[in-house]
Amino acid sequence: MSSVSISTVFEPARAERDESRRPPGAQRGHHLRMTGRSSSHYTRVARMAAHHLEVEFEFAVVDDLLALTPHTFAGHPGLKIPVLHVGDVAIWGTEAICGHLRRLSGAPAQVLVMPAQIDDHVVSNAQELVWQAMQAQVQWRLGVSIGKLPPDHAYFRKVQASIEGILAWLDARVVDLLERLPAPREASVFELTTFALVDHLRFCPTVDVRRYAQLCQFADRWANRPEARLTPYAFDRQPSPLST
Ligand SMILES: N[C@@H](CCC(=O)N[C@@H](CS)C(=O)NCC(=O)O)C(=O)O
Repeated sequence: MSSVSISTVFEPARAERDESRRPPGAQRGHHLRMTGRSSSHYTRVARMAAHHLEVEFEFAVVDDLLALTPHTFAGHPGLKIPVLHVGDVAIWGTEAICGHLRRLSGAPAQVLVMPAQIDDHVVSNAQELVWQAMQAQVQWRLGVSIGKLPPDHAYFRKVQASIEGILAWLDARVVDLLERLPAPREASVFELTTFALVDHLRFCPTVDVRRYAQLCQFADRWANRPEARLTPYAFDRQPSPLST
């Protein structure tokens, strides 16, 4: 039995297409399917990237995050989302998916700056911390919210301390970090992931993100962008305790 619902919400490219951004025919002939959940911050990064890059895709929802078969996760052997299918080819990992989408879109590098383009160790450190906090949020959600393990266990106290430490570090530097990113640019994976992390902490409050004023201001600004407005966090179908 498949737990991937091909409810196939078709997510068209943004209406205000700027044809100068990509060569005519980019993406032509490729059928794209993104498998994930609307409540998943990694999935949101990939969906925002696709919308920003004006790449059309079909969105397939995974129903059971605790399933133990790759089949449930669109063939991902590590049982993770998101997965991007380009025809029969599967791409795993949010960063790789963003890079693949950018190549498919034909957009130049400054439309979506990838971590590999960053030549600044402070920004690279910041990106590493954002990925780490996103994974810590998954650990907490799977362990405490879903697995009902005790939040005061030493393991989860460390997970929480790690998220708080990262948020404090980022909060003290986010203004500087944005200036250090390559310019001009339209967007970057660093900004997409930082926004998705902060907004996810509002949606599923593992820690009180309101304590981090600079990060909240950054997230408030990003929340107005079309790719953010098109991908709000939500629990797909019936609210499920299995959502992260
Ligand atoms: N390194 C992966 C991590 C993806 C990830 O952890 N996704 C979460 C959903 S937000 C997930 O699949 N959780 C289920 C699990 O960890 O078992 C990526 O970059 O895509």
